[in-house]
Amino acid sequence: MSFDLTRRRFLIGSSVAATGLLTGCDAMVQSTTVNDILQKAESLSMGAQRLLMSQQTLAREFSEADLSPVFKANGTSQPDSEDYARMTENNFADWKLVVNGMVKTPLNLSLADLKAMPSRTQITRHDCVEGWSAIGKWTGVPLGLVLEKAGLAPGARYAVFHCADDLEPSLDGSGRYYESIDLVDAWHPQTILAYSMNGKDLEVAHGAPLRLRVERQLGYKHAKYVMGIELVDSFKNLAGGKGGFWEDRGYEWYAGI
Ligand SMILES: Nc1nc2c(c(=O)[nH]1)N[C@H]1C(S)=C(S)[C@@H](COP(=O)(O)O)O[C@H]1N2
Ligand SMILES: [Mo]
Repeated sequence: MSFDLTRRRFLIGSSVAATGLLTGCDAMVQSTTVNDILQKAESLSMGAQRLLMSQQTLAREFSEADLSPVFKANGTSQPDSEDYARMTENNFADWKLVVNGMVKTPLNLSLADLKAMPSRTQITRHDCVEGWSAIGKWTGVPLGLVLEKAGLAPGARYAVFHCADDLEPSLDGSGRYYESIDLVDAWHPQTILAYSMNGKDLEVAHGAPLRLRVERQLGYKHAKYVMGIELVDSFKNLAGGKGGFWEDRGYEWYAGI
């Protein structure tokens, strides 16, 4: 099920209507009132989000005994750039996660910075549209904590993940892998920036040094080789404008399982 922000606004609007606040108004007054209330709701969006968040369902979690003996690597398994090669050579000591766009404070976080933040470990099933699944154990920092550190600017609606790999090499950069999720999924408790898989540092094949886990969606949403997180209000200035590498090639943006 999709909880995009449009729906969230609708939910806020309809719950206000259900309290009877809007009864008896003529259409004009009513729409002004609704706009007014929605505007106020927007400024309360963090609180509203948390409220909804507490109602969000968790993806199923498994036990150590369920771990898949083999976890396939899919898509890029080795980014083909000199910059990336240099970073792997010294174990990503110079790598920095950039958080920018519609934020109050842009961030530059090292792997050590991320590992010093509270972490979450989860054993979940990864489902790829190509028809395979695997159960893995992931540890990382909840994305919401990183976004709280940066602080969202008013109007921010999506977190975009910019990756190190060109899955479809192109001169204009449009073949670079990227993905995006809305803020409801961004604050979902199982949405983490994972630096560890099955108890070890994340391997290159699985997205080192950092990959997204967004457990209620299909595999292609789980961006590997995350270099930057950009907060935006729309996808129009990104590559094909559909919010992700595979979305630009026809896949659904909301890939709920
Ligand atoms: N940067 C990047 N992220 C990516 C991909 C990719 O090619 N590049 N492939 C996606 C797809 S389709 C899947 S199924 C998963 C695969 O993750 P895995 O290699 O750890 O199995 O990563 C997703 N994230
Ligand atoms: Mo996939």
